[in-house]
Amino acid sequence: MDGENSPLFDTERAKGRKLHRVFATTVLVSIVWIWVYRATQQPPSTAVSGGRRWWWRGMFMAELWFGMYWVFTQSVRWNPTYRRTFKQRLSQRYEDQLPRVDLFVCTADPKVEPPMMVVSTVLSVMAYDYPPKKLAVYLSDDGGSELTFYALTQAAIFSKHWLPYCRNYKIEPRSPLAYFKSASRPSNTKQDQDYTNIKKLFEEMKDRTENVMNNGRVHDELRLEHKGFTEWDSFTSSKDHATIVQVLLDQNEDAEGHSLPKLVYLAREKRPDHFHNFKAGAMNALIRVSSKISNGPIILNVDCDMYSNSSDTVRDALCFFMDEEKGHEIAFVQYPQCFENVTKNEVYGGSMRVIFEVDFHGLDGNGGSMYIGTGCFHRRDILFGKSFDDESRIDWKMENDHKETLENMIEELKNLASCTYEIDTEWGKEMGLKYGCPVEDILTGLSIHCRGWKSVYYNPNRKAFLGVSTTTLDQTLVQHKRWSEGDLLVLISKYSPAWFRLGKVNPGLIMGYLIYCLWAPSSVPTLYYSIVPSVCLLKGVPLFPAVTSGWFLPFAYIIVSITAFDYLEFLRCGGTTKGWWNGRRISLYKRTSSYLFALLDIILGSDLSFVISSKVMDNDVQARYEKEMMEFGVSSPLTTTVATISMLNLVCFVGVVMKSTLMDKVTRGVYYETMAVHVVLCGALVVLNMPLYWALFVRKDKGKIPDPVTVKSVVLALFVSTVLYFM
Ligand SMILES: *[C@@H]1O[C@H](CO)[C@@H](O)[C@H](O)[C@H]1NC(C)=O
Ligand SMILES: CC(=O)N[C@H]1CO[C@H](CO)[C@@H](O)[C@@H]1O
Repeated sequence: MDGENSPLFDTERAKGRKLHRVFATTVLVSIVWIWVYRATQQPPSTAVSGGRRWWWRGMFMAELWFGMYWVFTQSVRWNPTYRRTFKQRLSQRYEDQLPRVDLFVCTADPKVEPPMMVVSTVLSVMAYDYPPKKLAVYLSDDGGSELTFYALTQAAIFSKHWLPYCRNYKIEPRSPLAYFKSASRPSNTKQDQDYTNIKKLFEEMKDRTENVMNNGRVHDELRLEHKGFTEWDSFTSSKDHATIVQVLLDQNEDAEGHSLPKLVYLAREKRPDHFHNFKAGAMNALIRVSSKISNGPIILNVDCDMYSNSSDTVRDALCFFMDEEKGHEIAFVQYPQCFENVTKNEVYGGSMRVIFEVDFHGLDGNGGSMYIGTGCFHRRDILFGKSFDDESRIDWKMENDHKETLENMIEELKNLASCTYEIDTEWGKEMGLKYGCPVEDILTGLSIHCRGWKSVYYNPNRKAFLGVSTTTLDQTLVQHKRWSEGDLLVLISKYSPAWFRLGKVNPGLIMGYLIYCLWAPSSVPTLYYSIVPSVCLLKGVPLFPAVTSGWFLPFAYIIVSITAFDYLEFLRCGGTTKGWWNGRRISLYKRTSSYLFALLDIILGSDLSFVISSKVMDNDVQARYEKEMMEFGVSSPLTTTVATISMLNLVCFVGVVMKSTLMDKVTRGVYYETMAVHVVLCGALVVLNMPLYWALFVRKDKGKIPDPVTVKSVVLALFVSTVLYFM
């Protein structure tokens, strides 16, 4: 098996696909059955008159939508694949010819992304198990902050001790922040001594950096330590400054005389009259600058909060690119985005378990994972806009013939990262990452798929990258608003999966993209389904068949089977029962607020708003997060919408319970028999919303729903339900 030609990676299809297909067929039959019911049955007599007919049609539309959407979600469950790599073979065949790899870390603001976290991520990727001469690490600082630069100079010094320590003791993870948080003292005495020393160095670096952070500036005597600080002499603000490029490590050696990777700091030029295109702009500047310095044919990009949790990652990725048979088709290798600070029952659905354990494996089976902007290895030439029909194989031995010293290149490098460089070029359009979309990553990945390339999703057991997830409801909703808005923009972009290259890209992959692109519009049917049936329950207008009717069957089957499937799938992905329940809640909130506002933003043409989610929390918030209490805290339109809808359901539910106590036994029996599905729906919503009612009326801490939101939502809910009731 280990011959010359044995592959460097292996692809397995999931087991039990046939069984799943049978199940999916039964669900599909029920969905069609429901459509037939809506299309052929008259609305019940009490509901016939006037505008009420529309309620029935609305239900039909919503069910058409849900049914179609469900079909799309099956595309990723049809053909999931799992990948395995053979690093041993890679090393046997190519150890001396391994390609150079450029590692990009992006940060944007030292306030929300603390420099200590940033440089720990930088150190973790510097310490990959890979020939250091062939690694170059770039930090793009869109905040242009001297604080971040200071931290990086300190990290450069620390790396001279840290890399030997990692190498000698093969420690994991190699982010010092994560390592010292989790590691127990080594038992071996030699290592113990080294551990003590390195820990001391780390603590000193941390103290120096935190001092500088607390002062808010780098003091004059510290500025003398590195000539790079003179760059800040002409610095006005983070939005108005010249390019800063500093090569911190070039051909340096560590404390034991081994080579160190290159380390480069870049803050591209920013001017108020030039739009900077957020992270896509930063990435494109990095691509150009790095092409002059190291020009590695493989590029990794990670967000500054995602440290490497496995030093094998580069070699794993190369197993895909360098595979003799299939490697030349692969444009990028995406790793899942995993989070270390998600609590056990993930109140905000933070782990996105099902997406990364199910959806992405399914996308991979259909031609390739999406590119999600972090934890992804790209082939450089493909980012430059190459199509698969062009010469797709690359020569891994190709060497960089830049013999100029970096010092002489600084002016040229600065020009590459200037505001005006991209004017009248294809950058942001056909070259590099695409501009004009809040999810530039998805759009870029899609355009690569449209050019005929495949991609790979690699999800090893020991996670390759660990990041920080959102920790309040508002952050979560805002983040999803941005994603869903961006995804919808992708749908209406030139590269839309709905029309571009139709017939050329695998239809399964197109459906996979649609799952995400249709997030925003799914808000409308969800909203409809979570309001109208509840109000009709109160009115006694049945929109669903009675329990005694044959039409009741498909509804019952769908409710039971989809819920059970969803639950079991979640458990299979490693979740808990409570985590699943929390996930249902947060998904309802996202759909009825984030997605809705994203949709409105696009229809009304409001601006792309880009909010970096904060990575720092105050202690109170942190404590509540660890207790898994939902954090409402801020009043925003998003929270108000969520609270209003849940109040409306409470009003309807309580209303109907009161109404039914006034009925005699027989009437009550008939009422519940005809309204059974309504009761289940509304009841489920009420139970799901329990923590929210608690936050509205009972909680006293700062994370409760703020009073103005409580008042607004109660008034709104009463108003809306009254209006609908008398319609
Ligand atoms: C991260 O790496 C450590 C050390 O190798 C490992 O024990 C841990 O399971 C990894 N974390 C995840 C989430 O895979
Ligand atoms: C950076 C951060 O917020 N980390 C926190 C993640 O959550 C755990 C608890 O689950 C905290 O201990 C970390 O401090």
